[in-house]
Amino acid sequence: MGRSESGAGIVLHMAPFTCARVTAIALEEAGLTFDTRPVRFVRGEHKSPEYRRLNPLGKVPALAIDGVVLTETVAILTYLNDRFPEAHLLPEALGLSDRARHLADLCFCSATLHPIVTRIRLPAFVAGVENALIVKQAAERSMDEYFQVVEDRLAAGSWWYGTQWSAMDGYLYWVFWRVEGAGYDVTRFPRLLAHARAMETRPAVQRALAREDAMQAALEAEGSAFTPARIG
Ligand SMILES: N[C@@H](CCC(=O)N[C@@H](CS)C(=O)NCC(=O)O)C(=O)O
Repeated sequence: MGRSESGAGIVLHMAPFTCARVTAIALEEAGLTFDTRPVRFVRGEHKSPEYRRLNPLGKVPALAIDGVVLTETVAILTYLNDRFPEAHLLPEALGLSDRARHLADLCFCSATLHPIVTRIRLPAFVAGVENALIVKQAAERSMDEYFQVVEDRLAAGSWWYGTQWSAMDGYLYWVFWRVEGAGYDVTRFPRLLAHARAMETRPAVQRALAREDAMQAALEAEGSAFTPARIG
C-alpha cells in the first residue's frame, strides 16, 4: 500500500472509460465525496515514475484515501465495503464462506472478464495489428460463454444478487458497456442488456459517467484523449 501526497480526502486516479469507472460508481453509490485526477495514457503518465509511486503496475485505478493508496478494483471494492458498511456495496456476509463467495464474484470480473474485455476492445495492443482480428474473435467466443452464465443468473432478479444492487453490478456494467462499444453483439443477452440500461438510470451511475465525460472533454481539449482504433 503506497502513501498519497495530500493525506486527506479521497482521490480517484483514473482515465475515462476504463475499469476505474467501477470504483467511481461504488464511491458515488456510497455517497462519498471524492476528487478525480486524470492519468493521461497517451502521454504515458501511467508508466511514469510519479504514477508508479501510486501504482507500481502502471494501471488505473489508484484510490488515495486518507493518506494511503489502494489499487486493484477487487481490493478497492472490498475495502470500501468494509470501511463504509452502511453503503451496502456488497451483500452482508453471514460467514467466511459468504465473504469468499463475494470475493469470487468480484474476481470473476477482474480475472476472467476483464482480460477478455481487453482482447475485444484493444486486440491490437494485446497481439499486434496483424493478429488483432483473430484475437478479438477468439475473445468474443470466450465472452459468449461467460455472458451466458451472467444471463442465466439474472433470471433470478434484475441484479447479480437478485433484488439487492451491489458493486458487482457496477463491475458487470463496465464489462458490458466496454464490449458493447467494441461491436460485440450484446442483443443475444437480453437480461444483461436490460441490466446495463437499468444501471444507466441510477443517479449515482449517471454522476460517475458525467465525471468521465467531463474528464474526456478536458483531455480532448488539450489533445491527450485516448481513442483506440476499432477492429472488426
Ligand atoms: N487488475 C486491475 C486491472 C487494471 C487495468 O488493467 N487497468 C487498465 C485500464 S481498464 C489500465 O490501466 N491499462 C493500462 C496498461 O495496462 O498499460 C484492476 O482490477 O484494477
